[in-house]
Amino acid sequence: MKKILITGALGQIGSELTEKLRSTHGEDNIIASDIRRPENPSGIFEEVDVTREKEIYEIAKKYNVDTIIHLAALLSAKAEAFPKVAWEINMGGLVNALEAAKELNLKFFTPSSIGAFGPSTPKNNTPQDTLQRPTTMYGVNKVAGELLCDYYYSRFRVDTRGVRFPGLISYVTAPGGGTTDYAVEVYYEAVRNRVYTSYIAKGTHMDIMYMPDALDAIIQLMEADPAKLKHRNAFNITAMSAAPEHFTAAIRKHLPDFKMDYQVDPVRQGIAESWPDRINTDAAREEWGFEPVYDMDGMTSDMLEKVREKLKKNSA
Ligand code: NAD
Ligand code: AKB
Repeated sequence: MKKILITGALGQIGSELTEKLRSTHGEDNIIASDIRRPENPSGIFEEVDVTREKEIYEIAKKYNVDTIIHLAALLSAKAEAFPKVAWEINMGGLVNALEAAKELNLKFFTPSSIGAFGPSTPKNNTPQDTLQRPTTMYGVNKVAGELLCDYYYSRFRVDTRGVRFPGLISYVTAPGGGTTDYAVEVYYEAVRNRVYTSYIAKGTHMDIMYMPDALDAIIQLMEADPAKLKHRNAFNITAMSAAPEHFTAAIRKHLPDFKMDYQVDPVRQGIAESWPDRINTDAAREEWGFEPVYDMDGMTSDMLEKVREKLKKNSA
């Protein structure tokens, strides 16, 4: 992985991954792209709409990249609001990205999600290989995407790799319309107002992970010895399983007067309830050494500090 094209590079993951890879691989070796243009692009940026058949291919060819990291997508809550658009972006974009990788013989990474599981999947210690009958458009896209990546590997030998991310917590770029977004919003509201109204009900567990661990996981998997990979495209990974009250307890260690109240959104609550409580990560640990660093307390200390600095800077 020397020269990399990233799609959806302005999103929650892409904005941080682009900067991290630029610092390790060099500014000119990371080509950031998105459907919208940033206000002040730093480094190489190209406007690419992944649903347009040849755009990814043309930019990948122009810069002679050896890897595509495909992040452009619509997340679970937005996909539920706009299911047909979600199909076009999540599936149409993916097949265009895979075709570019096939034609140009590129390595390929794209994330799946805990959303690829459904209500009939075992909820606790969810195995790597298990029943996947999701009930959301996002989930349908993610299962189909996992299979499509497997197909491009087995049929065309495209070196496809991927993980099932849990909800990611970060402070650089706001999440783009997922079910787990509450777990980011809570830190901003804790710092601003000492109170957060959660749209997810108390007691609802979902897997989560702090962004630095997610970025390390992408790089580690892309650099893993292919001979050791029994799976390829949908490794279960997570750092912890958490419900809203776990954030309250962790935040109160720093802000004792913080309060969480609840106004449950039936759509996002329904999505959350259809997902596992806690997935099993043995395959990722065994096949490429996945090992997250941050737990709830470590993540919460860092998030509160970084959110405080960010809000101070924005108001200066
Ligand atoms: P995001 O919503 O923050 O960013 C997605 C980006 O894609 C946005 O910048 C958007 O402008 C861009 N985009 C949308 N339509 C496009 C199009 N037609 N062409 C080009 N770009 C387009 O998403 P994210 O959180 O960074 O997620 C990236 C990937 O990781 C997605 O596949 C998502 O399903 C997966 N994932 C994310 C999480 C998470 O918690 N963030 C968890 C599991 C899986
Ligand atoms: C979402 O909530 O949609 C994402 C995800 C877990 O895929 N954060």
